[in-house]
Amino acid sequence: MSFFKRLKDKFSAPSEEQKQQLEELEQQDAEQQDAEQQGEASQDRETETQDKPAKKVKKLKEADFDDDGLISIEDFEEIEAQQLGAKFRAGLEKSRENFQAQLNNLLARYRKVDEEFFEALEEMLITADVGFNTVMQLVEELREEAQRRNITETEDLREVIVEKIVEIYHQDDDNSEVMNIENEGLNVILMVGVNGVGKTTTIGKLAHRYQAEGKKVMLAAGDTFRAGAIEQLKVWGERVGVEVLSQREGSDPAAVMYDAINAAKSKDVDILICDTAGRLQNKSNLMNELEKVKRVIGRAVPEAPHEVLLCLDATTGQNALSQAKSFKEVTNVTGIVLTKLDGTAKGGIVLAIRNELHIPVKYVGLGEKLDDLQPFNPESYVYGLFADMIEQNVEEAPESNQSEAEIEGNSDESK
Ligand SMILES: Nc1nc2c(ncn2[C@@H]2O[C@H](COP(=O)(O)OP(=O)(O)O)[C@@H](O)[C@H]2O)c(=O)[nH]1
Ligand SMILES: [Mg+2]
Repeated sequence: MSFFKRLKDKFSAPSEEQKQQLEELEQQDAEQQDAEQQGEASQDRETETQDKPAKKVKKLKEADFDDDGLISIEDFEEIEAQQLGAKFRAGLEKSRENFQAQLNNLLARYRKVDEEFFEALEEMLITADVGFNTVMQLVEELREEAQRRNITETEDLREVIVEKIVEIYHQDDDNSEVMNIENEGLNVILMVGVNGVGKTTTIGKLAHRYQAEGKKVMLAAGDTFRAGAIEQLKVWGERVGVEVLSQREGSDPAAVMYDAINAAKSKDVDILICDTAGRLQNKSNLMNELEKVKRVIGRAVPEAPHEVLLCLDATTGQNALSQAKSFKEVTNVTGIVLTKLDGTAKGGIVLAIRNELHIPVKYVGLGEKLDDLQPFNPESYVYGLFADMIEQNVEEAPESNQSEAEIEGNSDESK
């Protein structure tokens, strides 16, 4: 199967039939839950609501095993992938318009595969923030591939280019996109990054995600420096429905963490997410502060922090890269959250970060809504970057099988 067809089959919007199946199942599930709730009315309300999402996923699986449900696990996973595809497609709209137009232009302008074409391709990718070294590597591999397969028309490289982007992301892969979260005991996530990159917003979205997975989440307001930062985190806490531990503005962040960890331990919290102040202007101050915070956390929970996530703003391009380098010097960053990908037409920054920093991108921010934080995955990313081109090319190819006339409408509805 061609690469484009595989991506299309995986991420393209669900058919009407599939959507109807899912709706029916959800309704069944809700009815069952209602019945159950009436039966156990005396149970503690608070824990009940927190457990719900986890139960729901389990029930979907049970329904399948009982053979009385309408949907199989495979179908469910398929629909999940399609929803993910729709998310990336929507979030990367600006980048996609840019990338597709540029690539189409290039392929129209240079019809023959030659050095001139490769140079123009290099230029285009560098302009899209892919990063110099990454571009050099990518285009070198394309040259070799073209030679090996004797490709002379640039049009025949269209699919190869997109495929290479995924490959270049996957190399030296060790599945590092996965979060280091244990099922037992307290997990601590430390969020770092300069002001305005989206730390607090990301904490709110992350809390929402984990809560939906059935985890008990607590937040620690460790940005005691910036005016209004504590209040902002509290607002997120209320929106999501999780407790926020805070002290007064100006207090020692390490003391906030210390209290928060004790509270989290005594309340059987699964995941404590800690906000911090991002004063990169004063590097030694920041370093001392982060060191102290980490020491306090590590003393209270030996393996903590389980993750130190660095937030970077995708719209700041190469500047984000240099921020990452600075933070790498002051603390051990375990993963990147690349925010505001929806706000840039230069979505190539993901590749630069991956390839030049060797820190995995764990999440991407695709908008300002609660569910706009998505785990990063190179395939859904390139689907988002080239979706229309992929759909179009697969439709034109003779092996296409099913009719997808409703694609346009579906991608909007499945939010
Ligand atoms: N469009 C978009 N805006 C975002 C995203 N993440 C954060 N923001 C916005 O970025 C601004 C700064 O976010 P904030 O969380 O306060 O940054 P902090 O200073 O690092 O804590 C806010 O207006 C957020 O709504 C994203 O993924 N997409
Ligand atoms: Mg903040």
